Amino acid sequence: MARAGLLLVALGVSCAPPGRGPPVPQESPGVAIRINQLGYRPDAPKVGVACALEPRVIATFRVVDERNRTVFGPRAVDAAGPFGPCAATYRLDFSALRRPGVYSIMAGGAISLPVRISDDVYRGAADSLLAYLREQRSGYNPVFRDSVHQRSDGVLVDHPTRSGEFIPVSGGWADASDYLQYGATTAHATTMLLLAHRDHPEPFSDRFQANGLPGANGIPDVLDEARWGLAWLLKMYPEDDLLLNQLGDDRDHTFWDLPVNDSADYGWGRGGRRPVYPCTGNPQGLFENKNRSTGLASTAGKYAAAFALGAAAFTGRDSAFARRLAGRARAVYALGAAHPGVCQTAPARSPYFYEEDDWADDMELGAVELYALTGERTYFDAALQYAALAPVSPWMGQDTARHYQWYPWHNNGHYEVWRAGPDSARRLVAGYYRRGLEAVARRARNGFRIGIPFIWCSNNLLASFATQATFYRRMTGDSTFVEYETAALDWLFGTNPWGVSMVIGLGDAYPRTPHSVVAERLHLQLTGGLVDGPVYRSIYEHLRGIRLLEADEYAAFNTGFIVYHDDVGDYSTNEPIMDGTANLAYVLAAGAPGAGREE
Ligand SMILES: [Ca+2]
Ligand SMILES: [Ca+2]
Repeated sequence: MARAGLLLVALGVSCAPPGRGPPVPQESPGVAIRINQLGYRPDAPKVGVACALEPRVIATFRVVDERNRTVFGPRAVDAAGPFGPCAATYRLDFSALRRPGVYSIMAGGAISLPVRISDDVYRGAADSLLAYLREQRSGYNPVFRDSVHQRSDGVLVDHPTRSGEFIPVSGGWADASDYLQYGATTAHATTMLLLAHRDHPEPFSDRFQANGLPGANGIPDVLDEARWGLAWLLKMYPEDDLLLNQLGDDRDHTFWDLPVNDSADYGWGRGGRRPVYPCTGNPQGLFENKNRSTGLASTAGKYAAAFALGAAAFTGRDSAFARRLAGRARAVYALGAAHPGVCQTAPARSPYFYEEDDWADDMELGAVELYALTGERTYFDAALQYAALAPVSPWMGQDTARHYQWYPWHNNGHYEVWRAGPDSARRLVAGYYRRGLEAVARRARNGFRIGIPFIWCSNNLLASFATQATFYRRMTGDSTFVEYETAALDWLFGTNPWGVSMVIGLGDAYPRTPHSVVAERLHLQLTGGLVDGPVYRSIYEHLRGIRLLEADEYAAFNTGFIVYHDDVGDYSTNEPIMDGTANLAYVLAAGAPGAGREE
Protein backbone atom coordinates (compact mmCIF):
# COMPACT_ATOMS: atom_id res chain seq x y z
CA MET A 1 0.00 0.00 0.00
CA ALA A 2 2.98 2.30 0.45
CA ARG A 3 3.39 2.19 -3.27
CA ALA A 4 -0.20 3.25 -3.96
CA GLY A 5 0.16 6.11 -1.47
CA LEU A 6 3.34 7.32 -3.16
CA LEU A 7 1.61 7.11 -6.49
CA LEU A 8 -1.23 9.34 -5.41
CA VAL A 9 1.17 11.93 -4.03
CA ALA A 10 3.09 11.82 -7.29
CA LEU A 11 -0.08 12.41 -9.25
CA GLY A 12 -0.97 15.35 -7.07
CA VAL A 13 -4.43 14.05 -6.31
CA SER A 14 -3.99 13.50 -2.59
CA CYS A 15 -5.61 16.89 -1.94
CA ALA A 16 -8.81 16.13 -3.85
CA PRO A 17 -11.95 16.81 -1.79
CA PRO A 18 -13.43 13.79 -0.02
CA GLY A 19 -15.83 11.82 -2.17
CA ARG A 20 -14.73 13.53 -5.39
CA GLY A 21 -11.34 11.93 -5.97
CA PRO A 22 -10.72 8.66 -7.73
CA PRO A 23 -10.99 5.49 -5.68
CA VAL A 24 -7.74 4.55 -3.95
CA PRO A 25 -6.34 1.22 -5.20
CA GLN A 26 -6.51 -1.45 -2.53
CA GLU A 27 -5.96 -5.15 -2.22
CA SER A 28 -8.08 -5.95 0.79
CA PRO A 29 -9.41 -8.31 1.86
CA GLY A 30 -7.08 -10.82 0.23
CA VAL A 31 -8.21 -9.84 -3.25
CA ALA A 32 -6.20 -7.93 -5.85
CA ILE A 33 -7.51 -6.72 -9.19
CA ARG A 34 -4.91 -6.75 -11.93
CA ILE A 35 -5.12 -4.67 -15.11
CA ASN A 36 -3.04 -3.52 -18.06
CA GLN A 37 -1.49 -0.36 -16.63
CA LEU A 38 -0.83 1.16 -20.06
CA GLY A 39 -4.54 0.97 -20.69
CA TYR A 40 -6.90 -0.25 -23.37
CA ARG A 41 -7.86 0.99 -26.80
CA PRO A 42 -11.61 1.70 -27.06
CA ASP A 43 -12.23 -1.17 -29.50
CA ALA A 44 -9.84 -3.64 -27.87
CA PRO A 45 -10.76 -6.61 -25.70
CA LYS A 46 -10.58 -5.44 -22.06
CA VAL A 47 -10.30 -7.94 -19.25
CA GLY A 48 -9.05 -7.40 -15.71
CA VAL A 49 -8.31 -10.35 -13.45
CA ALA A 50 -9.24 -10.60 -9.78
CA CYS A 51 -6.85 -12.78 -7.76
CA ALA A 52 -8.19 -14.08 -4.43
CA LEU A 53 -5.42 -15.29 -2.14
CA GLU A 54 -7.87 -17.40 -0.10
CA PRO A 55 -10.76 -19.40 -1.53
CA ARG A 56 -13.75 -17.11 -1.78
CA VAL A 57 -16.60 -16.43 -4.13
CA ILE A 58 -16.83 -13.22 -6.14
CA ALA A 59 -20.01 -12.93 -8.19
CA THR A 60 -19.91 -9.51 -9.85
CA PHE A 61 -17.70 -6.54 -10.61
CA ARG A 62 -18.31 -2.97 -11.66
CA VAL A 63 -16.36 -0.11 -13.20
CA VAL A 64 -16.47 3.38 -11.74
CA ASP A 65 -15.28 6.68 -13.18
CA GLU A 66 -13.00 9.26 -11.60
CA ARG A 67 -15.91 10.65 -9.60
CA ASN A 68 -16.73 7.21 -8.27
CA ARG A 69 -19.90 6.83 -10.34
CA THR A 70 -20.67 3.36 -11.68
CA VAL A 71 -20.38 3.43 -15.47
CA PHE A 72 -20.37 -0.32 -16.16
CA GLY A 73 -21.96 -3.21 -14.33
CA PRO A 74 -22.53 -4.78 -11.99
CA ARG A 75 -21.64 -7.62 -14.35
CA ALA A 76 -21.11 -11.29 -13.65
CA VAL A 77 -17.49 -12.38 -13.36
CA ASP A 78 -16.08 -15.43 -15.16
CA ALA A 79 -14.71 -17.78 -12.48
CA ALA A 80 -11.47 -19.28 -13.77
CA GLY A 81 -10.01 -21.36 -10.95
CA PRO A 82 -6.69 -21.17 -9.11
CA PHE A 83 -3.40 -20.00 -10.61
CA GLY A 84 -0.06 -19.55 -8.87
CA PRO A 85 -0.63 -17.69 -5.60
CA CYS A 86 -4.31 -17.11 -6.43
CA ALA A 87 -6.65 -19.62 -4.77
CA ALA A 88 -9.24 -18.38 -7.23
CA THR A 89 -9.16 -16.11 -10.25
CA TYR A 90 -11.99 -14.25 -11.89
CA ARG A 91 -11.99 -12.69 -15.33
CA LEU A 92 -13.63 -9.27 -15.41
CA ASP A 93 -14.58 -8.53 -19.00
CA PHE A 94 -15.46 -4.90 -19.62
CA SER A 95 -14.78 -4.89 -23.38
CA ALA A 96 -18.16 -3.26 -23.96
CA LEU A 97 -17.02 -0.13 -22.12
CA ARG A 98 -15.58 1.95 -24.95
CA ARG A 99 -15.87 5.54 -23.79
CA PRO A 100 -12.40 7.08 -23.33
CA GLY A 101 -11.63 7.96 -19.73
CA VAL A 102 -9.91 6.90 -16.54
CA TYR A 103 -11.75 4.33 -14.46
CA SER A 104 -11.33 1.84 -11.64
CA ILE A 105 -12.59 -1.71 -11.35
CA MET A 106 -14.20 -2.86 -8.10
CA ALA A 107 -14.73 -6.50 -7.13
CA GLY A 108 -14.67 -8.50 -3.92
CA GLY A 109 -13.94 -5.36 -1.87
CA ALA A 110 -10.81 -4.55 -3.88
CA ILE A 111 -10.16 -1.59 -6.17
CA SER A 112 -7.82 -1.62 -9.17
CA LEU A 113 -5.17 0.85 -10.22
CA PRO A 114 -6.43 3.46 -12.71
CA VAL A 115 -7.83 1.89 -15.89
CA ARG A 116 -7.24 4.06 -18.94
CA ILE A 117 -9.32 3.76 -22.11
CA SER A 118 -7.98 5.83 -24.95
CA ASP A 119 -6.80 5.56 -28.54
CA ASP A 120 -3.31 6.65 -27.51
CA VAL A 121 -2.52 4.29 -24.63
CA TYR A 122 0.40 2.82 -26.58
CA ARG A 123 1.70 6.21 -27.72
CA GLY A 124 5.37 6.57 -26.94
CA ALA A 125 5.68 3.03 -25.56
CA ALA A 126 7.81 1.59 -28.37
CA ASP A 127 10.01 4.68 -28.40
CA SER A 128 10.52 4.52 -24.65
CA LEU A 129 12.10 1.08 -24.99
CA LEU A 130 14.90 2.66 -27.03
CA ALA A 131 16.06 4.59 -23.95
CA TYR A 132 17.18 1.33 -22.40
CA LEU A 133 19.15 0.38 -25.52
CA ARG A 134 20.93 3.74 -25.50
CA GLU A 135 21.78 3.17 -21.85
CA GLN A 136 23.25 -0.23 -22.75
CA ARG A 137 25.49 1.08 -25.52
CA SER A 138 29.10 -0.02 -25.53
CA GLY A 139 31.82 1.98 -27.26
CA TYR A 140 30.55 5.53 -26.75
CA ASN A 141 27.84 5.57 -24.09
CA PRO A 142 25.47 8.58 -24.03
CA VAL A 143 24.42 8.12 -20.39
CA PHE A 144 28.01 8.38 -19.17
CA ARG A 145 29.02 10.63 -22.09
CA ASP A 146 32.14 8.54 -22.05
CA SER A 147 33.75 5.58 -23.66
CA VAL A 148 32.83 2.09 -22.50
CA HIS A 149 35.31 -0.63 -23.42
CA GLN A 150 36.42 1.44 -26.38
CA ARG A 151 40.06 0.40 -26.28
CA SER A 152 39.76 -3.01 -24.71
CA ASP A 153 37.74 -4.88 -27.35
CA GLY A 154 38.98 -7.37 -28.12
CA VAL A 155 41.55 -10.16 -28.24
CA LEU A 156 40.71 -13.23 -30.31
CA VAL A 157 40.54 -16.41 -28.22
CA ASP A 158 39.70 -20.04 -28.99
CA HIS A 159 40.79 -19.70 -32.60
CA PRO A 160 42.76 -22.58 -34.11
CA THR A 161 45.56 -20.37 -35.49
CA ARG A 162 45.05 -16.70 -34.55
CA SER A 163 44.38 -16.58 -30.79
CA GLY A 164 45.91 -13.47 -29.22
CA GLU A 165 45.32 -11.26 -32.25
CA PHE A 166 43.65 -7.89 -31.52
CA ILE A 167 40.46 -7.30 -33.52
CA PRO A 168 38.64 -3.96 -33.14
CA VAL A 169 35.08 -4.82 -32.10
CA SER A 170 34.12 -1.96 -29.79
CA GLY A 171 30.43 -0.98 -29.99
CA GLY A 172 27.04 -2.66 -29.76
CA TRP A 173 25.02 -3.11 -26.58
CA ALA A 174 25.79 -4.81 -23.27
CA ASP A 175 23.55 -7.87 -23.16
CA ALA A 176 22.03 -7.24 -19.75
CA SER A 177 23.33 -5.94 -16.43
CA ASP A 178 26.64 -7.57 -17.10
CA TYR A 179 28.67 -6.20 -19.97
CA LEU A 180 29.39 -9.13 -22.18
CA GLN A 181 27.93 -9.05 -25.65
CA TYR A 182 26.58 -11.67 -28.01
CA GLY A 183 26.31 -11.66 -31.78
CA ALA A 184 23.16 -13.78 -31.77
CA THR A 185 21.13 -11.60 -29.39
CA THR A 186 22.40 -8.39 -30.97
CA ALA A 187 21.44 -9.58 -34.45
CA HIS A 188 17.96 -10.59 -33.26
CA ALA A 189 17.49 -7.26 -31.47
CA THR A 190 18.63 -5.34 -34.53
CA THR A 191 16.27 -7.35 -36.74
CA MET A 192 13.30 -6.58 -34.49
CA LEU A 193 14.07 -2.85 -34.56
CA LEU A 194 14.35 -2.90 -38.35
CA LEU A 195 11.10 -4.85 -38.72
CA ALA A 196 9.32 -2.51 -36.31
CA HIS A 197 10.40 0.50 -38.33
CA ARG A 198 9.59 -1.15 -41.66
CA ASP A 199 6.06 -2.24 -40.66
CA HIS A 200 5.09 0.47 -38.15
CA PRO A 201 7.17 3.64 -38.58
CA GLU A 202 4.47 5.96 -37.18
CA PRO A 203 5.12 5.52 -33.45
CA PHE A 204 8.83 6.32 -33.68
CA SER A 205 10.08 9.85 -33.20
CA ASP A 206 13.39 11.65 -33.79
CA ARG A 207 14.70 13.14 -30.57
CA PHE A 208 18.21 11.67 -30.40
CA GLN A 209 21.33 11.80 -32.49
CA ALA A 210 23.27 8.87 -33.91
CA ASN A 211 25.57 8.88 -30.85
CA GLY A 212 22.57 8.62 -28.54
CA LEU A 213 22.79 12.15 -27.14
CA PRO A 214 19.64 14.33 -27.17
CA GLY A 215 18.87 16.22 -30.36
CA ALA A 216 17.12 15.38 -33.62
CA ASN A 217 19.24 14.26 -36.58
CA GLY A 218 16.58 13.72 -39.24
CA ILE A 219 16.57 9.96 -38.65
CA PRO A 220 13.99 8.09 -36.57
CA ASP A 221 15.65 7.03 -33.32
CA VAL A 222 14.71 3.42 -33.97
CA LEU A 223 16.92 3.50 -37.07
CA ASP A 224 19.71 5.24 -35.16
CA GLU A 225 19.57 2.35 -32.70
CA ALA A 226 19.35 -0.31 -35.42
CA ARG A 227 22.39 1.24 -37.10
CA TRP A 228 24.27 1.06 -33.80
CA GLY A 229 23.59 -2.68 -33.80
CA LEU A 230 24.48 -3.11 -37.48
CA ALA A 231 27.77 -1.24 -37.09
CA TRP A 232 28.83 -3.63 -34.34
CA LEU A 233 27.67 -6.72 -36.26
CA LEU A 234 29.82 -5.61 -39.21
CA LYS A 235 32.81 -5.51 -36.85
CA MET A 236 31.83 -8.95 -35.57
CA TYR A 237 31.99 -10.29 -39.13
CA PRO A 238 35.32 -8.85 -40.28
CA GLU A 239 36.26 -11.46 -42.88
CA ASP A 240 34.25 -13.85 -45.04
CA ASP A 241 35.44 -16.87 -43.04
CA LEU A 242 35.62 -15.25 -39.59
CA LEU A 243 32.27 -14.99 -37.83
CA LEU A 244 32.62 -13.67 -34.28
CA ASN A 245 30.27 -14.99 -31.63
CA GLN A 246 30.82 -13.24 -28.31
CA LEU A 247 32.73 -10.39 -26.68
CA GLY A 248 33.72 -10.88 -23.03
CA ASP A 249 32.54 -13.82 -20.95
CA ASP A 250 31.14 -14.54 -17.50
CA ARG A 251 34.40 -13.57 -15.75
CA ASP A 252 32.73 -10.18 -16.17
CA HIS A 253 30.44 -11.14 -13.23
CA THR A 254 33.27 -11.02 -10.68
CA PHE A 255 32.83 -7.33 -9.90
CA TRP A 256 29.71 -5.17 -9.51
CA ASP A 257 31.21 -2.25 -11.43
CA LEU A 258 29.87 0.46 -13.68
CA PRO A 259 30.64 -0.16 -17.35
CA VAL A 260 32.98 2.83 -17.51
CA ASN A 261 35.27 1.30 -14.88
CA ASP A 262 34.70 -2.40 -15.45
CA SER A 263 37.40 -4.21 -13.44
CA ALA A 264 36.92 -7.61 -15.02
CA ASP A 265 40.20 -9.43 -15.55
CA TYR A 266 40.43 -11.80 -18.47
CA GLY A 267 44.11 -12.48 -18.03
CA TRP A 268 45.35 -9.13 -19.29
CA GLY A 269 44.91 -7.30 -15.96
CA ARG A 270 41.92 -5.72 -14.23
CA GLY A 271 40.05 -3.45 -16.60
CA GLY A 272 42.18 -4.78 -19.44
CA ARG A 273 41.34 -6.20 -22.80
CA ARG A 274 38.31 -8.40 -23.34
CA PRO A 275 38.26 -11.70 -25.21
CA VAL A 276 36.33 -12.09 -28.44
CA TYR A 277 35.25 -15.59 -29.42
CA PRO A 278 34.70 -16.76 -32.99
CA CYS A 279 32.02 -19.25 -33.97
CA THR A 280 34.09 -22.41 -34.48
CA GLY A 281 31.47 -25.10 -34.98
CA ASN A 282 32.94 -26.96 -32.00
CA PRO A 283 32.11 -27.00 -28.28
CA GLN A 284 33.49 -23.84 -26.68
CA GLY A 285 34.62 -22.81 -23.20
CA LEU A 286 38.13 -21.87 -22.07
CA PHE A 287 37.72 -23.58 -18.69
CA GLU A 288 35.83 -26.54 -17.30
CA ASN A 289 32.41 -25.62 -18.72
CA LYS A 290 31.74 -26.19 -22.42
CA ASN A 291 28.81 -25.43 -24.69
CA ARG A 292 27.50 -27.84 -27.33
CA SER A 293 28.10 -25.89 -30.54
CA THR A 294 27.85 -27.85 -33.76
CA GLY A 295 28.04 -25.31 -36.58
CA LEU A 296 27.74 -21.67 -37.59
CA ALA A 297 24.27 -21.41 -39.15
CA SER A 298 22.26 -20.20 -36.14
CA THR A 299 24.40 -17.10 -35.81
CA ALA A 300 25.17 -16.67 -39.52
CA GLY A 301 21.47 -16.72 -40.39
CA LYS A 302 20.74 -14.02 -37.81
CA TYR A 303 23.55 -11.79 -39.09
CA ALA A 304 22.39 -12.31 -42.69
CA ALA A 305 18.84 -11.25 -41.83
CA ALA A 306 19.95 -8.15 -39.94
CA PHE A 307 22.35 -7.14 -42.72
CA ALA A 308 19.77 -7.68 -45.49
CA LEU A 309 17.05 -5.79 -43.62
CA GLY A 310 19.57 -3.06 -42.84
CA ALA A 311 20.52 -2.81 -46.51
CA ALA A 312 16.87 -2.30 -47.41
CA ALA A 313 16.33 0.26 -44.64
CA PHE A 314 19.36 2.37 -45.50
CA THR A 315 19.29 2.19 -49.31
CA GLY A 316 17.78 5.65 -49.64
CA ARG A 317 19.62 7.16 -46.68
CA ASP A 318 23.22 5.96 -47.03
CA SER A 319 23.77 3.94 -50.18
CA ALA A 320 27.40 3.06 -49.42
CA PHE A 321 26.42 1.64 -46.01
CA ALA A 322 23.53 -0.23 -47.62
CA ARG A 323 25.78 -1.77 -50.30
CA ARG A 324 28.27 -2.90 -47.67
CA LEU A 325 25.48 -4.51 -45.65
CA ALA A 326 24.12 -6.28 -48.74
CA GLY A 327 27.54 -7.74 -49.50
CA ARG A 328 28.05 -8.94 -45.94
CA ALA A 329 24.54 -10.45 -45.93
CA ARG A 330 25.36 -12.64 -48.92
CA ALA A 331 28.73 -13.68 -47.51
CA VAL A 332 27.57 -14.59 -44.03
CA TYR A 333 24.54 -16.44 -45.37
CA ALA A 334 26.83 -18.55 -47.57
CA LEU A 335 29.02 -19.26 -44.55
CA GLY A 336 25.99 -20.45 -42.59
CA ALA A 337 24.77 -22.63 -45.49
CA ALA A 338 28.19 -24.28 -45.58
CA HIS A 339 28.23 -24.90 -41.81
CA PRO A 340 24.78 -26.03 -40.63
CA GLY A 341 24.35 -26.32 -36.88
CA VAL A 342 24.35 -24.05 -33.85
CA CYS A 343 26.87 -21.60 -32.47
CA GLN A 344 26.07 -21.30 -28.76
CA THR A 345 27.47 -18.68 -26.40
CA ALA A 346 30.67 -19.62 -24.61
CA PRO A 347 30.66 -20.23 -20.85
CA ALA A 348 33.75 -19.49 -18.75
CA ARG A 349 33.70 -19.96 -14.95
CA SER A 350 29.93 -20.43 -14.60
CA PRO A 351 27.87 -23.25 -16.13
CA TYR A 352 25.32 -20.95 -17.77
CA PHE A 353 25.25 -20.21 -21.47
CA TYR A 354 22.67 -19.66 -24.21
CA GLU A 355 21.90 -23.22 -25.25
CA GLU A 356 20.38 -22.54 -28.66
CA ASP A 357 19.42 -25.76 -30.42
CA ASP A 358 17.68 -24.55 -33.59
CA TRP A 359 19.35 -23.04 -36.64
CA ALA A 360 17.00 -23.68 -39.58
CA ASP A 361 14.72 -20.88 -38.29
CA ASP A 362 17.64 -18.47 -38.52
CA MET A 363 18.71 -19.60 -41.98
CA GLU A 364 15.08 -19.34 -43.16
CA LEU A 365 15.01 -15.72 -42.04
CA GLY A 366 18.40 -14.94 -43.57
CA ALA A 367 17.36 -16.54 -46.87
CA VAL A 368 14.00 -14.83 -47.13
CA GLU A 369 15.45 -11.40 -46.30
CA LEU A 370 18.07 -11.92 -49.00
CA TYR A 371 15.25 -12.83 -51.39
CA ALA A 372 13.37 -9.67 -50.45
CA LEU A 373 16.53 -7.64 -51.04
CA THR A 374 17.78 -9.26 -54.26
CA GLY A 375 14.77 -10.96 -55.84
CA GLU A 376 16.92 -14.02 -56.47
CA ARG A 377 14.68 -17.06 -56.49
CA THR A 378 17.25 -19.48 -55.04
CA TYR A 379 17.05 -17.64 -51.73
CA PHE A 380 13.28 -18.08 -51.61
CA ASP A 381 13.49 -21.77 -52.40
CA ALA A 382 16.07 -22.19 -49.65
CA ALA A 383 13.85 -20.28 -47.23
CA LEU A 384 10.99 -22.72 -47.85
CA GLN A 385 13.28 -25.69 -47.30
CA TYR A 386 14.55 -24.27 -44.02
CA ALA A 387 10.97 -23.36 -43.01
CA ALA A 388 9.94 -27.00 -43.32
CA LEU A 389 12.71 -27.88 -40.82
CA ALA A 390 11.47 -25.27 -38.30
CA PRO A 391 7.68 -25.14 -38.64
CA VAL A 392 6.84 -24.57 -34.95
CA SER A 393 9.11 -23.07 -32.29
CA PRO A 394 9.58 -26.20 -30.18
CA TRP A 395 8.94 -24.53 -26.80
CA MET A 396 5.35 -23.87 -27.79
CA GLY A 397 3.10 -26.27 -25.90
CA GLN A 398 5.92 -27.50 -23.62
CA ASP A 399 6.35 -27.22 -19.84
CA THR A 400 9.97 -26.27 -20.02
CA ALA A 401 13.02 -25.68 -22.21
CA ARG A 402 16.70 -25.05 -21.62
CA HIS A 403 18.04 -21.50 -21.44
CA TYR A 404 17.59 -19.85 -24.87
CA GLN A 405 17.14 -23.34 -26.36
CA TRP A 406 14.70 -22.22 -29.04
CA TYR A 407 15.86 -18.77 -30.01
CA PRO A 408 14.48 -16.44 -31.11
CA TRP A 409 11.25 -17.54 -29.46
CA HIS A 410 9.22 -16.82 -32.54
CA ASN A 411 10.20 -17.58 -36.11
CA ASN A 412 10.17 -14.27 -37.97
CA GLY A 413 11.00 -16.12 -41.18
CA HIS A 414 7.47 -17.45 -41.66
CA TYR A 415 6.00 -13.95 -41.67
CA GLU A 416 8.63 -12.81 -44.15
CA VAL A 417 7.90 -15.82 -46.39
CA TRP A 418 4.23 -14.84 -46.24
CA ARG A 419 5.05 -11.28 -47.31
CA ALA A 420 7.13 -12.43 -50.26
CA GLY A 421 5.59 -15.70 -51.35
CA PRO A 422 2.79 -17.13 -53.51
CA ASP A 423 -0.52 -18.26 -51.99
CA SER A 424 0.66 -21.85 -51.49
CA ALA A 425 3.61 -20.70 -49.37
CA ARG A 426 1.41 -18.23 -47.52
CA ARG A 427 -1.04 -20.95 -46.49
CA LEU A 428 1.80 -23.20 -45.41
CA VAL A 429 3.51 -20.72 -43.09
CA ALA A 430 0.23 -19.44 -41.65
CA GLY A 431 -0.52 -23.05 -40.75
CA TYR A 432 2.88 -23.34 -39.03
CA TYR A 433 2.12 -20.30 -36.88
CA ARG A 434 -1.33 -21.59 -36.08
CA ARG A 435 0.03 -24.89 -34.76
CA GLY A 436 2.29 -23.07 -32.33
CA LEU A 437 -0.41 -20.68 -31.16
CA GLU A 438 -2.84 -23.57 -30.62
CA ALA A 439 -0.26 -25.45 -28.58
CA VAL A 440 0.23 -22.48 -26.24
CA ALA A 441 -3.50 -21.67 -26.07
CA ARG A 442 -4.24 -25.26 -25.00
CA ARG A 443 -2.12 -24.64 -21.89
CA ALA A 444 -3.72 -21.26 -21.21
CA ARG A 445 -7.09 -22.16 -19.67
CA ASN A 446 -6.12 -20.35 -16.45
CA GLY A 447 -7.60 -17.00 -15.40
CA PHE A 448 -4.70 -15.06 -16.89
CA ARG A 449 -4.90 -16.99 -20.21
CA ILE A 450 -1.15 -17.59 -20.11
CA GLY A 451 0.23 -20.79 -21.66
CA ILE A 452 3.98 -20.26 -21.80
CA PRO A 453 6.47 -22.23 -19.70
CA PHE A 454 7.91 -20.10 -16.89
CA ILE A 455 11.53 -20.65 -17.74
CA TRP A 456 14.18 -17.95 -17.40
CA CYS A 457 13.20 -14.92 -19.55
CA SER A 458 9.50 -15.80 -19.55
CA ASN A 459 8.66 -12.21 -20.49
CA ASN A 460 10.58 -12.69 -23.71
CA LEU A 461 8.44 -15.73 -24.48
CA LEU A 462 5.30 -13.66 -23.94
CA ALA A 463 6.56 -10.88 -26.21
CA SER A 464 7.31 -13.49 -28.86
CA PHE A 465 3.96 -15.21 -28.43
CA ALA A 466 2.21 -11.86 -28.88
CA THR A 467 4.35 -11.10 -31.93
CA GLN A 468 3.55 -14.43 -33.56
CA ALA A 469 -0.16 -13.96 -32.79
CA THR A 470 -0.02 -10.47 -34.31
CA PHE A 471 1.65 -11.82 -37.45
CA TYR A 472 -0.89 -14.64 -37.72
CA ARG A 473 -3.87 -12.30 -37.35
CA ARG A 474 -2.47 -10.02 -40.04
CA MET A 475 -1.71 -12.94 -42.37
CA THR A 476 -5.08 -14.65 -42.08
CA GLY A 477 -7.64 -12.21 -40.69
CA ASP A 478 -8.39 -14.99 -38.20
CA SER A 479 -8.95 -13.60 -34.71
CA THR A 480 -9.08 -17.00 -32.96
CA PHE A 481 -6.11 -16.17 -30.74
CA VAL A 482 -6.84 -12.51 -29.95
CA GLU A 483 -7.83 -13.40 -26.40
CA TYR A 484 -4.40 -14.96 -25.78
CA GLU A 485 -2.50 -12.29 -27.72
CA THR A 486 -4.18 -9.61 -25.62
CA ALA A 487 -3.57 -11.54 -22.42
CA ALA A 488 0.16 -11.79 -23.18
CA LEU A 489 0.49 -8.01 -23.54
CA ASP A 490 -1.81 -7.42 -20.56
CA TRP A 491 0.40 -9.71 -18.46
CA LEU A 492 3.53 -7.76 -19.44
CA PHE A 493 1.88 -4.51 -18.35
CA GLY A 494 0.40 -5.60 -15.06
CA THR A 495 -2.32 -8.24 -15.46
CA ASN A 496 -0.25 -10.79 -13.57
CA PRO A 497 -0.40 -12.05 -9.97
CA TRP A 498 2.02 -9.36 -8.73
CA GLY A 499 0.34 -6.45 -10.52
CA VAL A 500 3.70 -5.35 -11.93
CA SER A 501 4.34 -3.78 -15.30
CA MET A 502 7.42 -5.64 -16.49
CA VAL A 503 8.85 -2.66 -18.42
CA ILE A 504 10.74 -0.18 -16.27
CA GLY A 505 9.12 3.24 -16.43
CA LEU A 506 5.88 2.14 -18.08
CA GLY A 507 2.68 1.84 -16.07
CA ASP A 508 2.05 2.71 -12.42
CA ALA A 509 3.81 -0.16 -10.64
CA TYR A 510 7.00 -1.26 -12.39
CA PRO A 511 10.35 -2.64 -11.16
CA ARG A 512 11.93 -0.04 -8.85
CA THR A 513 15.04 -1.99 -7.91
CA PRO A 514 16.08 -3.92 -11.02
CA HIS A 515 19.21 -6.05 -11.09
CA SER A 516 21.27 -3.30 -12.72
CA VAL A 517 24.57 -1.85 -11.60
CA VAL A 518 23.91 1.39 -13.43
CA ALA A 519 20.54 1.92 -11.75
CA GLU A 520 21.82 0.91 -8.31
CA ARG A 521 25.12 2.79 -8.26
CA LEU A 522 23.91 6.00 -9.90
CA HIS A 523 20.49 5.93 -8.20
CA LEU A 524 19.27 6.27 -11.74
CA GLN A 525 15.72 5.59 -12.80
CA LEU A 526 16.17 3.49 -15.92
CA THR A 527 13.55 3.73 -18.63
CA GLY A 528 12.33 1.13 -21.03
CA GLY A 529 14.02 -2.11 -20.00
CA LEU A 530 11.93 -5.30 -20.09
CA VAL A 531 12.92 -7.46 -17.12
CA ASP A 532 13.28 -11.26 -17.33
CA GLY A 533 9.99 -11.92 -15.57
CA PRO A 534 8.65 -14.64 -13.29
CA VAL A 535 10.19 -18.11 -13.23
CA TYR A 536 9.20 -21.45 -11.80
CA ARG A 537 9.99 -21.56 -8.11
CA SER A 538 12.12 -24.65 -8.80
CA ILE A 539 14.36 -22.61 -11.15
CA TYR A 540 14.70 -19.70 -8.75
CA GLU A 541 15.64 -21.96 -5.87
CA HIS A 542 18.38 -23.72 -7.82
CA LEU A 543 20.21 -20.79 -9.44
CA ARG A 544 23.56 -19.86 -7.97
CA GLY A 545 24.25 -16.68 -6.05
CA ILE A 546 20.71 -15.31 -5.79
CA ARG A 547 19.96 -13.50 -2.53
CA LEU A 548 17.24 -10.94 -1.97
CA LEU A 549 18.65 -7.72 -0.51
CA GLU A 550 15.44 -6.32 0.96
CA ALA A 551 12.09 -7.47 2.28
CA ASP A 552 9.91 -8.89 -0.48
CA GLU A 553 7.02 -6.49 -1.04
CA TYR A 554 5.36 -9.15 -3.18
CA ALA A 555 5.72 -11.96 -0.63
CA ALA A 556 1.97 -12.54 -0.49
CA PHE A 557 2.01 -13.29 -4.22
CA ASN A 558 5.15 -15.45 -4.18
CA THR A 559 3.48 -18.49 -2.64
CA GLY A 560 2.73 -20.39 -5.85
CA PHE A 561 4.63 -22.28 -8.53
CA ILE A 562 6.05 -19.09 -10.07
CA VAL A 563 7.90 -16.23 -8.36
CA TYR A 564 8.88 -12.65 -9.16
CA HIS A 565 10.92 -10.29 -6.96
CA ASP A 566 11.48 -6.57 -7.41
CA ASP A 567 14.90 -6.88 -5.84
CA VAL A 568 18.34 -5.90 -7.07
CA GLY A 569 19.60 -9.29 -5.89
CA ASP A 570 17.34 -11.36 -8.13
CA TYR A 571 19.06 -11.71 -11.48
CA SER A 572 16.61 -14.41 -12.53
CA THR A 573 13.39 -12.38 -12.57
CA ASN A 574 14.32 -8.69 -12.28
CA GLU A 575 17.19 -8.12 -14.66
CA PRO A 576 16.44 -5.94 -17.69
CA ILE A 577 17.52 -7.63 -20.92
CA MET A 578 18.61 -5.97 -24.13
CA ASP A 579 17.24 -8.51 -26.58
CA GLY A 580 13.93 -8.93 -24.77
CA THR A 581 13.47 -5.18 -24.81
CA ALA A 582 14.09 -4.94 -28.55
CA ASN A 583 11.91 -8.02 -29.08
CA LEU A 584 9.00 -6.19 -27.43
CA ALA A 585 9.45 -3.09 -29.62
CA TYR A 586 7.71 -4.71 -32.57
CA VAL A 587 4.40 -5.51 -30.86
CA LEU A 588 4.35 -2.20 -29.03
CA ALA A 589 4.84 -0.39 -32.34
CA ALA A 590 2.04 -2.51 -33.83
CA GLY A 591 -0.11 -1.22 -30.97
CA ALA A 592 -1.99 -4.30 -29.77
CA PRO A 593 -5.36 -5.61 -30.96
CA GLY A 594 -7.85 -2.83 -31.55
CA ALA A 595 -5.24 -0.59 -33.14
CA GLY A 596 -7.08 -0.78 -36.43
CA ARG A 597 -3.91 0.05 -38.32
CA GLU A 598 -3.03 -3.36 -39.65
CA GLU A 599 -6.53 -4.71 -40.29
CA1 LIG B 1 17.31 10.40 -34.42
CA1 LIG C 1 17.45 -20.45 -33.74
